[in-house]
Amino acid sequence: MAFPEGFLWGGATAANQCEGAYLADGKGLNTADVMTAGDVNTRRRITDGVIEGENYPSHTAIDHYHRFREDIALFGEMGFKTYRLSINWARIFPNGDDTEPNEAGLAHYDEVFDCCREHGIEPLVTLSHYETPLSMQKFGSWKSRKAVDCFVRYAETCFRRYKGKVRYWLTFNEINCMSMMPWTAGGVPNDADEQTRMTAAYHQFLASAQAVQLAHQIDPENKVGMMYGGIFSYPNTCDPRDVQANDEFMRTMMFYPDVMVRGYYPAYKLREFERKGIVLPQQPGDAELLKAGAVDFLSYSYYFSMVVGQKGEGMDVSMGSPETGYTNPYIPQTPWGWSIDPYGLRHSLNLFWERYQVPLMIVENGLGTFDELVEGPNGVPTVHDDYRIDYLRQHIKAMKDAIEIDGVDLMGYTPWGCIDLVSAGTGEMKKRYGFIYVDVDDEGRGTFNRYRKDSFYWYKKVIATNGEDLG
Ligand code: BGP
Repeated sequence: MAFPEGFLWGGATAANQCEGAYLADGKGLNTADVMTAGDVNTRRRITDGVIEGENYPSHTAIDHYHRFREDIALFGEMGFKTYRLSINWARIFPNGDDTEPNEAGLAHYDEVFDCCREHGIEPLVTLSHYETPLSMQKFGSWKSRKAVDCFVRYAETCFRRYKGKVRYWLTFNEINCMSMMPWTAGGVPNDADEQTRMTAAYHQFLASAQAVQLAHQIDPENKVGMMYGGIFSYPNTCDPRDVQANDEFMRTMMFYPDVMVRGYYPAYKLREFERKGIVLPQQPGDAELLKAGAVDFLSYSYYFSMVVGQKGEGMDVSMGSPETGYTNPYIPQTPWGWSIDPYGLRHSLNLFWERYQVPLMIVENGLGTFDELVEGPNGVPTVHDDYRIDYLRQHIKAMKDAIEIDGVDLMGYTPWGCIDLVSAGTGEMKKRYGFIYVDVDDEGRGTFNRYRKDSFYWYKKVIATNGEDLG
């Protein structure tokens, strides 16, 4: 059997993309709550506060906040071993820097985690998934070291409150997004210069390291991972100039896991900072902290692979898909321009395993595309999503090869948007990933009813056979 006993099959969501109820029970605004809807041709805008008449998808999303029992029951029906979800920071500390947490927010997640356990599901919790309390703008959010204290207080509150209920934690979702989409990654303006981004990333590293230490102190059972946003690229050709350009590009991303897994900045990054005159706001004790706060495992998202070469255009993700000036002619793309490359998943697993030798977990993967709701057996609506099954089958096969043939240590797999939710990149609902269809459109209209897609039954079988039957 390729997949080890106890392999964590499941699915993943993020609070700002599924909960809705954006002001319920004392929640404060967060950075996602001021992002308008866009589409594949229209960038999401960040407004100055909430403006009436604008469409903010996070405000209602799929109303998971009120329907989590139904949703988690469906996950249980599929046989999930784990459910990756995020705590909405602004539900716990509405302003980020409050001295006391919001009890109603804490109580909500008690119910969510209890519900998971009732269904035999182990929660895997992201502390900050693409949202930061908006009120932290008053001190510059992650540009300021104050954000470290705010996050650490929040993390400690969660570790203490949910001790015994949650054992698997991730600190920041796709932390390397600070280099590409700093607003999304941490409430830093998207036009911030590199010094500012690197300062903010440094603060997040410190915050994560403190959180790792606290998690271990509070409950030695806790395992804390980092979460890397799956950017992996091939050189455009074997021309050494293309290879060098690709190496340089990958280093702009790989230093994030380098710091979080090894506990120190790699030499290539320090040299680059020197050349560019970038100075990290280091204080005595920071280096020791980073070292002592190295993560227990490395998790990441994997959707696509990219191509980079000597044109050196860098990467633009502002339209919700990565643009490097190159495309890979050997592989297909989704309607949103995301390449489909199952081998790239095996390649990335080997890259990380060889580099770090820590357990790995794929915490996002999947096909975001259009679905058509049709009448199914007994008149119950369904979606015939064989294209999604095909995508997932190929990617699970790639993980299987990485385990069986290459000997990679893989802990689990939580495909993205296990229930349809709002797209982070475009703010659309019609870019769907789920095993469960949610009847809501891009304007937030619909019945909010949930329907099982064909992939629901397929994934249930995959889990039941521990990945043996992918047919
Ligand atoms: C990752 C994010 C998720 C998720 C996913 C799919 O980068 O961590 O939050 O949304 O990408 O992207 P999108 O929603 O743009 O299709």
